[in-house]
Amino acid sequence: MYFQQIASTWLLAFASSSAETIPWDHTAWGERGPVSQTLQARQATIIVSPSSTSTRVPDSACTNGPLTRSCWSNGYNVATDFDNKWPTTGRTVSYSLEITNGTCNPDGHGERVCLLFNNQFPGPVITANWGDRLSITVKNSMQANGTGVHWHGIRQLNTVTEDGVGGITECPLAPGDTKTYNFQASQFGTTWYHSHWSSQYGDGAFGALVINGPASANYDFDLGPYVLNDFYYPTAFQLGAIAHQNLQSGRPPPPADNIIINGTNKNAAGGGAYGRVKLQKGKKYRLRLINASTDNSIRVSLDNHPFNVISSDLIPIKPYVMNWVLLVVGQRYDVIITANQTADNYWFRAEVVNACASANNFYGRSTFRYEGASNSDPTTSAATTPVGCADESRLVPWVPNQVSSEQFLQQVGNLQVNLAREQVTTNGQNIVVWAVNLTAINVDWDMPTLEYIKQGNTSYPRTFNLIEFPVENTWSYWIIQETPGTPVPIPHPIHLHGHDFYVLGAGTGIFDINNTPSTLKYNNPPRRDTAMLPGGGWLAIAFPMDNPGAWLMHCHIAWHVAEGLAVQFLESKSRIKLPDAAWEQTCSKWNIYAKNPGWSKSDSGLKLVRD
Ligand SMILES: *[C@@H]1O[C@H](CO)[C@@H](O)[C@H](O)[C@H]1NC(C)=O
Ligand SMILES: *[C@@H]1O[C@H](CO)[C@@H](O)[C@H](O)[C@H]1NC(C)=O
Ligand SMILES: *[C@@H]1O[C@H](CO)[C@@H](O)[C@H](O)[C@H]1NC(C)=O
Ligand SMILES: *[C@@H]1O[C@H](CO)[C@@H](O)[C@H](O)[C@H]1NC(C)=O
Ligand SMILES: *[C@@H]1O[C@H](CO)[C@@H](O)[C@H](O)[C@H]1NC(C)=O
Ligand SMILES: *[C@@H]1O[C@H](CO)[C@@H](O)[C@H](O)[C@H]1NC(C)=O
Ligand SMILES: *[C@@H]1O[C@H](CO)[C@@H](O)[C@H](O)[C@H]1NC(C)=O
Ligand SMILES: [Cu+2]
Repeated sequence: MYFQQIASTWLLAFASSSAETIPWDHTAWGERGPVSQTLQARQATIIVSPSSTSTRVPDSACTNGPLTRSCWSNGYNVATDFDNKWPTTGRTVSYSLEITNGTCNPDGHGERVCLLFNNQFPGPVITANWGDRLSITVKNSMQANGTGVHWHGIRQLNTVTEDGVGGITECPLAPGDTKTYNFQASQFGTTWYHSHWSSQYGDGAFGALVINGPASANYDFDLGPYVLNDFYYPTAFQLGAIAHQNLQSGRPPPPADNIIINGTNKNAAGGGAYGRVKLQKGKKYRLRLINASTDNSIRVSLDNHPFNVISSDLIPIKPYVMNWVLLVVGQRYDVIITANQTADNYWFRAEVVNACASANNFYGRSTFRYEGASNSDPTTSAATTPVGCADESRLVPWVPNQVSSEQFLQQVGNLQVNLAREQVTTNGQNIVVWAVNLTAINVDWDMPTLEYIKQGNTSYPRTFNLIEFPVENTWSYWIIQETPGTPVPIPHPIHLHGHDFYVLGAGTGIFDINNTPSTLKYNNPPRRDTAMLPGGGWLAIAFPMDNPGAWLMHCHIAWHVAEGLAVQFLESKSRIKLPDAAWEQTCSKWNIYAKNPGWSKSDSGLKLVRD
């Protein structure tokens, strides 16, 4: 079996010599862009002071409308601390998603095999209101794969069984099986759902999830989600195998072939079609940007129309203006554009960010057309493009929160990210993997973590990369550190399930435990569910341990999580809501199917196949 943990003595020996023993072609990665540009500290330094012009009236009753977007209903508004309080509407919004093995051709390059929800690329938009329950029935109609759907960024407070991670929170759905996911939307804003099973989302199994709620700035119309994703002509399973081969010889994964914007774009040879968004002069529009990439970080802009950024992931922020917004995989920004230019056509641009070690053979374009403008492509030019791969640094949450610094030094944990070698027991070969603290995660689809909890079995395999929190209701702090001297100092977008986290800081080089803690930002730091670990550097995060469950934290680059870059946090074990009979049914059906599936699991199980 792959990912077999080898003797720790060997690992220790390896740890000290990894830089020498792992082949790495720096030139090849360098071609993807000046990685050194990413070596810049990006700790937020803004001190929050309440804005005298804001419409913020905590929890007063007011109605949401074009001029009162901060309001919601019944005393809930944008200033509500949604960690502690959210509406319960009593309404359940139901959807059915059927995942099939079909074809797609979003850019006119040609039909290819795609794994699609309801035969759409991207999948259907799921919409609910803040406080609604969602009831989403997923049917696996593929012949030859399991599946499971993750609702990215949804807190899943006390509902860990609905998180959709095969091998951790559920058994995968066997072909023919269905599962109804049921959870409450305790937050509001823009997010997405995707298959979390192997590399399926790279083949199209993703879609937008919009939770209507208040906002930190006013607008007239909601244009809805705008999903951006990198696109490859081979399938994700084929690419995963190539990415794995490349990793063995120290080369980067293959570049993407295109960037698709809300399901469409032209291709490098000219076929396909640009998407079109219509604008009315004088109106303000909300646009919900979602990065559903497999590997590419994307920077987006609309010519002549600066973005007023109002939220990052599911967190409303103090609005600020930017010409370009960088979206790393999994991130979302909601922006408002003001249609106050000459009635004309304008390019929307989505550029791959080489500084994030991303590469693509083409670029994303769509057009925004004012009412009355001609029926032709735009001739507008772009605002100056920024450099680097740092996350947006001006993210000030609307609801200010303080992270306690008192326990930092006692509680902080260190997670080292690096390549490692592991032994494949089937043939005794050593392979290169992405590891956290020298172990690449490898989940067990037949025996998910929650089954261990239910059985009271604490003999978790080492390769579960399971970290149990001994205490509850206190802060958890983590330094995610790229191992000094790593042969691959590239940025990784780190995503946590079951929580938002606070980004206390990030920087280059080694986190200095003697001096850096006092420089971290504890007063209303940026808060989100996906943040960039700088290449060769560190990322310091904190979150309150207030949600019982087993929560995955992983790199959102599909190839990297498939190669093992993940851990799971086991939190408040005694209070986890245990799996019920329906959950066990999924496992029974899976275990029958898995006896003779016609393939063998060859990756971490979280994203991608490894041959
Ligand atoms: C999709 O169909 C192709 C062609 O029939 C088949 O080879 C492949 O295994 C199928 N994939 C899944 C996930 O069912
Ligand atoms: C899933 O389906 C793809 C083809 O669509 C196949 O290559 C792969 O082996 C299947 N199984 C797993 C575990 O990935
Ligand atoms: C993107 O596509 C979805 C689904 O068709 C649609 O609801 C949404 O309005 C589109 N976004 C924009 C900005 O046009
Ligand atoms: C999405 O994230 C990936 C990986 O971080 C990045 O390369 C890409 O540029 C992002 N896309 C957008 C549209 O921001
Ligand atoms: C258009 O709106 C933007 C954003 O509100 C503003 O910064 C800019 O000054 C306006 N331009 C004109 C020509 O009114
Ligand atoms: C990970 O490894 C680092 C460095 O050896 C160590 O300090 C840390 O405690 C380990 N973290 C966990 C959660 O085991
Ligand atoms: C606990 O799990 C381990 C690892 O899967 C297994 O070997 C062991 O038999 C289990 N123990 C019990 C009591 O079921
Ligand atoms: Cu990564």
